[in-house]
Parts: sequence; structure tokens; C-alpha cells
Amino acid sequence: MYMLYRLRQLGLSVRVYEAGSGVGGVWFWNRYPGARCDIESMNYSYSFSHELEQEWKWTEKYATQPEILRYINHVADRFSLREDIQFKTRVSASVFNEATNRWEIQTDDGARASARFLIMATGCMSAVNVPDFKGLESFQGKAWHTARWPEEGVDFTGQRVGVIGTGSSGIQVIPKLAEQAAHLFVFQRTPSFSVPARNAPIDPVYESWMKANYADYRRRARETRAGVVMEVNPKSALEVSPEEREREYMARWEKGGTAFLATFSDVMARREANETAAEFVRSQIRATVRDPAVAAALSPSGYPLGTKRLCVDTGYYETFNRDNVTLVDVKLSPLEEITPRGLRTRSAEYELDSIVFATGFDAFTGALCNIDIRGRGNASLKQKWAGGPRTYLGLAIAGFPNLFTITGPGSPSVFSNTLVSIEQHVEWITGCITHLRERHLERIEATVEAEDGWVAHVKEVADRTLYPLANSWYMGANIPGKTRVLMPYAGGVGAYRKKCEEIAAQGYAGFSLE
Ligand code: N01
Repeated sequence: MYMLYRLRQLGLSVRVYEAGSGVGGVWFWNRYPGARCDIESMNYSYSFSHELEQEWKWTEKYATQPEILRYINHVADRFSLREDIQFKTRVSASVFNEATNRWEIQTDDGARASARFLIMATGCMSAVNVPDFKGLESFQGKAWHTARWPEEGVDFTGQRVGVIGTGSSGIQVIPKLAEQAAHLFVFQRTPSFSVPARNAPIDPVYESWMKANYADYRRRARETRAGVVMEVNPKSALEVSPEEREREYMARWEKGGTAFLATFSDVMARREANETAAEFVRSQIRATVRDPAVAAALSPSGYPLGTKRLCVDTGYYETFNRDNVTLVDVKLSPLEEITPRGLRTRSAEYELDSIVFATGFDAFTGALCNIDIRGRGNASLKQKWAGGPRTYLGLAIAGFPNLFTITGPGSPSVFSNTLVSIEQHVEWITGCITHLRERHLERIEATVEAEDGWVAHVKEVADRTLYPLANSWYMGANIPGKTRVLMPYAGGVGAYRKKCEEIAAQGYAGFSLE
């Protein structure tokens, strides 16, 4: 939406294709009960319009999905964006025509279009993953994926419901389903680390302060690692006394949210430091969950805290104290098949009326590779990326001229407040297109050398972190057969922005321009 806004300002003719029937992307599709952002509302919003950020009023510290969707609809209306968006249209293929330097685009309704520039704003998590469970088609009850939730909602009253998956989506939906279902079975393969949100109505004093200081806050946020200004304790978790460590973790736990990761400077950098944070969370699980066996099953181990996305919850662990909730450990007793009446693990069969798949996404590359994108010489993007995504800055791809990716693999994307990353990419692409137009150039393409250099740099930075130690969707490890590589750039948004700006200032170093 912001890209459309900026390209219009350049006087370009723009067409946006959108698969959904409305705006909102991730917030359009993920309507499951409990869906809520885990970045504070006042930060998780556009900064490009002073009037917008001053006039919009968020109601809660962490906004619910309906509130975020209302905001996105407001932005679409406020800037009259809908007239250039073609809804309910999926792009099926796109090929670069080397004679005209234009992309030929094909949509699923059989229509064709052509454009000088093709900008993929397909999101990091829009290709839904439903694992290939044996017997899936035979199930006679109803089944939903959290990211394809019906607009009208679902009533689970009186039902026996099964949830598969305990990542961020599972952790948000489970407490809500437990309130409705007659009985809820949670099928957990890997327990997640989760910290409480401590959500609350927005404090009016904080709101006034933020609105008075927005420009300065946003500027500082852009220079940080994650696009959010947060207090990072400069001390190492290993240099303080056990009492001080406990006190610091408890203070962050009581405050709630992902700032827990910044309790000490080395939580995300050193395994031993990380383990102290992990053990603190386990102690909180033991203190919350009454049945020690269930508490043990819910306690993550074997991977560092934060290397799978840290979850932020409201009443997740407490939910397992309810009589109508059963935790089924499918690591101990693997899920064997879905049957007409429910689900069978190696040791038992569960009769279910409904199944909720909270099984995540084919992240980063899924949405792009689901479109048959062909670059120079008819080369396929899917084939090029078979061994893992290769990009220059997560913005451009060698062999695919005039194509840009917003929050593409190799950019900070999900390691940041995405709004900050989206705005930075949009502004960089706008600057790049302006540069080309002013010089009457028709074509820009990342060189193979620049791309190789960036891919090597992304890997080098990744290897200095703890992320490769987990089987996460960050690593592509959740999709069978997908190459295991850290896809987002872990160097931080501040350093990344600087690099992008330098490259532009050097006349787009690492690109060939014609
Ligand atoms: O998806 P996930 P998600 N058998 O991939 C399990 C963002 N988000 O939709 O870990 C059994 O994290 C899988 O188990 P395992 C956020 O960035 C943000 O929950 O692979 N289980 C895992 O437990 C987040 O990280 C917000 O062993 C299977 C779960 O399904 C990202 O979206 C809210 C299985 C998938 O977890 C994705 O979160 C929601 C199988 N065959 C989402 N296959 C907020 O802002 C998969 N699983 C708060």
C-alpha cells in the first residue's frame, strides 16, 4: 500500500494485484481468535504521514487483528488506494521480455498485463503450510488453518477440538479455543518459549508523549537492531550474581513482551547466557502449570530461547490447568494419521469434531516460488532458489532485471518491526526508480558478483548468531526438503539501512544499469 502511494507520487501508472478480497495481507488472512500483534501498536504503524500517526488512536498496547485491519482499511481509504488495487486476483506467472525490458504478467483469471517494474510485496508469511498428513482428506469434521480463518468466525461450542502446532499462532489461539470447546486437545511437537504480553489499554500519558515525540522516536527506531527502541541491559548474564539475574529476568517477565530478549546483552549471542534465560522461563512454566508432567512437556529444551520466534501470550500456560484441555506430546508419540473421526497418534486415537492447523507457513520463498517467475533467458526463480534464496540486499535478484522484493530473503524482514523494514524498502525502491527515470534508463539488474557477496555476508553474519541451532521456519526447517539456511538478515535494520543508502549513493553499486 505504501509502495503504491509512493509510486503514484512519481506520476507512474501502478496496478496492484491482491489475492484477498480486501487490503491487509497477513492481517486480512489471520483472523483466528486471539490474533494480536506482539509489537506495540504505536510502533507497529506507518510513519510516512504525520497527520495519520497523529490522528489515529490505538486502543491497546498490543492491537488485536480486527483493530489492525481497521487501521489498514483506514489507510487505504484515507489515501484512496483501492482504486489501483485489483482484488481477488492471483498472479500466476511473470516473464521478463528482454526485447522490451518489461515484465509480462499473467493472472489466474487469464488476463495479461505488462510493466516496466515488477515489485513483489508478497509478504514473508503468506504461503500457508498444511503438512501432508496421511488421511487428511478423509476427515469428516471441519478443519481450518489459522491463516485462512473464515470472516464470519467459527463457533466451537460443545465441540471436541484438536489444535496442531504450538508456535505464535497456536499459542494465541489455544486459550481462546479452550474457553469455547467442550474439550481441547493440543498436539505439540516442539514446545515454544513464551513470555506474557501484559497487554493493557494504551496509557494516555504514554500516547501523548509518543505523539509529541513520534519523529524522534521513529528516527531512533530506524537505527536500532530490530526497528524498536528498547532498553538493552549492557551487562552479560554471566557476569552478575544469580540473585541479580533472577531479579532482572523477573522484572522483564512482569513487564511483558519481547524486550525479555534484551534482559542481558548476550542472551542472543552466547549459548550459556541464553541458557540462563531459558531456565528462567522453564521455572515460570513450572510455577504456573499445576501438573508437573504437563509442565515438563511444555518446557522447551534443545534449542536456544529466541532462535525460534519468541512467543508472546495471554494466559497460554495457565490454559493447561483447565479440566477441558489435554496436552498431547506428539514428539513422544508421533502423529500417524488423520482418520474420518479424528486423529491417531502412535499410542491413541482422538475423536474430534474440528481440527485447527496452526502449522505455519512456507516462509520467505513460498509466495514467490508459487508464482512461475522467469527472468532473463527464461530462467526460473524457483530453480535458481532450489538451494536456498539468493538475493542482493533482499531487494533484487541477479538474472531478474527490474524486479524488486519488499522484505525479501536476505533483508532484516522478520527480525525487525516489519513496518520499519517495509518503509525502508519502499523508499529505497522509490529512490532507485527515480534515479533510473531521471537518467532515461530502462533496466537495472543486480550483478552475480554483488549477489554472491551479499549471500556470503548474510551467511557469515548468521554463523555468528545462535539462530542456526534451531529447526525453525527462519531456517526453512519446517518444510520437508527445503534447504536449511537462515533466510532473514541478522545484521540489524540500522546497519542494513546504512549499507543500502551507501549503495544508492554510489550510483547503485553492484547493479548494472542500462
Ligand atoms: O507458525 P510456526 P505460526 N506435526 O511455524 C507445528 C508470526 N506470527 O503460524 O516446531 C506436528 O511458528 C510446529 O512444530 P515444530 C511470527 O513471526 C506472529 O505459529 O516444527 N506439528 C510448530 O509448533 C511466527 O513465528 C504473531 O516441531 C507440526 C507449529 O506447527 C510466525 O508468524 C502471531 C507439524 C508451527 O509454528 C509463524 O507462526 C502469529 C507436523 N507435521 C504468528 N508441522 C504475533 O504477532 C508443523 N507443526 C503475535
